[in-house]
Amino acid sequence: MKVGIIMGSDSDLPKMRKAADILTVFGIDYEMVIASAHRTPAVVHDFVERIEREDGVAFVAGAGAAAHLPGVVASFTTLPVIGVPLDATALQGMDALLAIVQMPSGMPVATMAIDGATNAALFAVQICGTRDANIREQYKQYRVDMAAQVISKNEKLQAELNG
Ligand code: RP5
Repeated sequence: MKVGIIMGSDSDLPKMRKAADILTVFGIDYEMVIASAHRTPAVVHDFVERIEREDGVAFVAGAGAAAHLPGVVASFTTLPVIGVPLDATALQGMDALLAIVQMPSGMPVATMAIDGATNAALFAVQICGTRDANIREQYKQYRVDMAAQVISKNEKLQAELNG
């Protein structure tokens, strides 16, 4: 079971590394590549086909500007594609968000928030969890830990406010 992480440029890497970090936490195998829908379409095609052959379960695709990459990935596979619009231009990610979210009927891309690589990876974790009960349990625990952190932060705040 493997997740393919793809991004349009090395300038996307600092944000997209967060997706890899999450998959590492959950022990999920991934491959991460830079390949552009516009500059290297053949490389995108080959990557998508290979990941699909090698038991791929989902793709996380991040791009900024005229962000066609997630949609192009979707055109080469029937695996779920999770798109991450990136803030890379003067339009601050709105260009990428609209490009990724407005896919034509029949060709869905699950679109995350601008710069939402963490949630993209967690969505991939959830997809992996449909195949693997251990991953499901790990993700449940992740939620429990997150809730405990919020409660602890509130306790600190209340202690500060109430002396
Ligand atoms: C997109 O154009 C990339 O995904 C990147 O976010 C943006 C700018 O790319 P560079 O000009 O920095 O390579 O294709």
